[in-house]
This record gives sequence, structure tokens and C-alpha cells, in this order.
Amino acid sequence: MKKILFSFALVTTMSVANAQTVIFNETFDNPTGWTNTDTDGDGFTWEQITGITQPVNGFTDNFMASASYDDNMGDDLTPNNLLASPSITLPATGPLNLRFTIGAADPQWAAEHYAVYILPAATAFTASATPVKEATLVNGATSAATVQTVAIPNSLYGQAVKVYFRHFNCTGQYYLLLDDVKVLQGVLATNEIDAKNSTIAVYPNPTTDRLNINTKDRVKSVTVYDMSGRKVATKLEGTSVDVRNLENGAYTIAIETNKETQTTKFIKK
Ligand SMILES: [Ca+2]
Ligand SMILES: [Ca+2]
Repeated sequence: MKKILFSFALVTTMSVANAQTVIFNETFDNPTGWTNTDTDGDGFTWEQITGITQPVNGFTDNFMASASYDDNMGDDLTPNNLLASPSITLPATGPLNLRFTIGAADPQWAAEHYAVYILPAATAFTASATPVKEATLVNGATSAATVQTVAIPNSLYGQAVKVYFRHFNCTGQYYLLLDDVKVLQGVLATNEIDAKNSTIAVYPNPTTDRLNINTKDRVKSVTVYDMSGRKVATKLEGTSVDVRNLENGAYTIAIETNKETQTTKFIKK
């Protein structure tokens, strides 16, 4: 066996400073209504891991895992495994965020690739849909369980949706691990916004008149919320937002690009 499971100390989850309403919460201790598709047809797909006695790279209790390596046969796998949530009815008012814990089972074989999609429940999954998050985990310490928070596109508010976790575009690593999938309603605390993983920057910050968005991707829409979670009217002009009409204070901006939706904060002064 080339793979060794390392035990890591429990990863402490971030405390939630702001009041947030939990719309959906799946611990995978006793999951119901999730569906599994082995799109590549190799017989390996997402499975529930139960009964572990030691934490696996920060994961404890029951969680989900998808293999890119067959430990019994010593064979590399190239997964295309899709895990779909039950239908979740989103409230009409936001901001809404999806939060999940993700990581790799083996820190030395951690380059697992995944994408997360949130799509209307009534329509079938299509791989050409725009993910809200797509990433490759990195070998080393960052393969341990990390909490990711992504903004749910405003266009889905008030709809029934499904959340999809797709493990694909990688070969011969070990296991992608997933736990604690949540849909949250309410403004995020600053420490909950994952700046480290952000590929979108806004400047100047603080700003008085315009907020510019720096991204390689095409900006499709922006939604700005004040600190009470109320949506405020703004106009996107190219990659710049006119904020002259906003009152002074802190705001959250959800930026939807052709790749994903990211949330960050800015100050109007
Ligand atoms: Ca769990
Ligand atoms: Ca498979």
C-alpha cells in the first residue's frame, strides 16, 4: 500500500458571530435523499464512511468519500462521481451561502479536483453548468479538512434547488472527503469569508464612488447587501460598480462570474 492515513488533530470550525438561519444541514451521519451517480462507470462512486475510530485528516464521525485510487488493487482511478442533494427550497431573501467541509484523505496524494453546482431541482444535472466552486486540492497541510463558504447565486433565491458535488478531472490520488453541507441565510461575519481562496479582488477599498472588480473571468452580475442583509440597488458597469448612492458603511458583495460566485466585503465612505 502506498497510501497511509494520517491522523490530524480536530479542525476547529469557525464560530459564527452573526445570527444566521440554517436552511439546510447535512452531517452525513444519517443522510437521506442524496443520490449518487457513477458517471465514469468504474464501479466506484461517493460512499458514506462510517465507524472510523480515528480522525481522517480532520474528518470525524460519518462523512462522504469518493476514490481516485483503488487501495485494494493498487490501481489508479479517474473518477467522474456525482453526489446530488435532495431538493432544497431556498428562501426568497438572502444573502444565502452554501458551506461545506472538504479535504483529502492522504496529504501526500491530495490533488483531488472537484466542482460544486447549485441548480434548479426540476432540471437534470448537466456538466456544462457553471459551478459555484471549482478547485484542486493541494498536496500538504491544505489537504486537511477546510470549511468553504460560497455565495448562492441571487437568481436561485426562492427556488427549489439541488446541490451537486462532482469529483472529476484527477487520477490516482486517494479519496476526496466531504462533510457538513449547509445552506445558511444571513450576513457572513468577516472571518467567515474565505479570502485565501478568493480569485477575485475589489479595489479601492474603502471606496467613495466606484468599486472595481479584478478577475480574469467574465463578471455576469453582482449583488450588494448591507450589514442587515438587505439587498441594496447598485449598477454593474463592465467590471466596475457604481456605489455613489450607498450610505457609508460596510457591505457584502456577491460577484457572479462565468466560473463561480464569490463573496467579499467592502467599505463605502
Ligand atoms: Ca459528519
Ligand atoms: Ca466512478
